Amino acid sequence: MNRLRTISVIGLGYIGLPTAVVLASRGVSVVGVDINSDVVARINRGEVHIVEPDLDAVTARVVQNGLLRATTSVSEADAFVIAVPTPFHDGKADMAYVKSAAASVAPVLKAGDLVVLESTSPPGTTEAMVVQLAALRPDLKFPGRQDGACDVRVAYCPERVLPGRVLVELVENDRVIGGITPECAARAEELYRIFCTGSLLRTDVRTAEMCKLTENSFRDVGIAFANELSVICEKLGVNVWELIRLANHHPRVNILQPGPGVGGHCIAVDPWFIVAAAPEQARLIRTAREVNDAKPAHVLANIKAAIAGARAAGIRPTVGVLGLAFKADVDDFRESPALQIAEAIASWSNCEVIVSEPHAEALPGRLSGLKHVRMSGDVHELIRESHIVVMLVNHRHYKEISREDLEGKAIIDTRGVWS
Ligand code: SAJ
Repeated sequence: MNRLRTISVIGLGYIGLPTAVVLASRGVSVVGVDINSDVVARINRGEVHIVEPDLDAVTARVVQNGLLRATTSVSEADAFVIAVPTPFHDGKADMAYVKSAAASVAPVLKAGDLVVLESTSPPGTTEAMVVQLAALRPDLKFPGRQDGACDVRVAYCPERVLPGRVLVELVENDRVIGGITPECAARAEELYRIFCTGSLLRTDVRTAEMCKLTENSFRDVGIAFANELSVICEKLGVNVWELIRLANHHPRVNILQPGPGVGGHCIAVDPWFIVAAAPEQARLIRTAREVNDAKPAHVLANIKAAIAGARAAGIRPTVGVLGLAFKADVDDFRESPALQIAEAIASWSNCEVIVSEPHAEALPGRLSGLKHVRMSGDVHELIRESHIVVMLVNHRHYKEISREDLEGKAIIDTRGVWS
């Protein structure tokens, strides 16, 4: 029988809210905790503050039937799932939110409880959290003691869901569950069994922490290979898209796709956690980050050359920019190379800029309010009026643009849509 009758989810963001909602949809009583009172009020009205397919409908339902309630303060529960941000700046992971979440849980802990950390974290974080909790609650026994006694179980279980498919992947993906002790992993498995249909894979905490970082670093290294290849091919006059398509016919080759750079809050960030933890050893991982981070500058150099070409022909060109999001068909602009490129073009005074982004109502970031930059909701008008067309994000929306529409234009296609 499952002992987890009430589960508290600390942090109601991109991961915490869907997790709370899915748990509640399985009949568990869930209390969601967030420091942002606007977010809490919204959820209690049955509304959501993030865009994710179906999340709004399921949230409305579980709030209405009383299974999910949001609050700003932590109260007693049988299990606590911590899903707070771990930003990375100045070469270091900022663990302040994890520490303050643990501090807020400590006073309400009781024997038999389970604490699971889900936030992307450097190796050693969960063990440090146990030390913090033990110092705050000397009356309770925490795992890892020599005598094996334990009142509160602690585990690390990273999320691996893809934005845009969160509700599906939360349920269907396999999960890695790292316990401070094997008993801790077994208790955490009970929690994930409530809603996961994928395999639940038990391991120790450090391996689980590294696993999340490794998955995203692996993808980053793969994309860096494709991005480097695209720059090499440009120099050699080879069509990189054709090359990759052909090479991928080899049964053991699977090259990813080049792009304008790597964005989002995961792949562009997580490898740095490994570099920070082992700077001398993480040479390939660091270089991959540098290769991907250098790609927007390479794209900008190509745009600059196209503008110079137009100006040499006596034209003050209009540059049409397609897409600002960090990848196709999402409304997320975090660490977006497309936004970075658009902002750079907009800061030049030698061209006019028209921007299209189907997932934004107004120009985001530093683009808003600039004199020679405007937004267009009509991609055909954008193409018609542009001398130079820059494809940055292969949104579904742009499939309607044909090769013929682009006749006579200079094209900078960073996604290989028309190549
Ligand atoms: N990209 C390319 N070429 C490719 C694939 C991606 O340039 O062939 C770019 C995208 O345009 C985007 C960036 O990489 O800018 C990242 O996109 P993504 O779709 O690869 O990944 P995310 O950031 O949306 O989600 C990743 C996923 N991790 C892996 O696939 C290993 C997801 O499963 C994780 O849960 C998520 O990070 C996370 O939260 O860590």
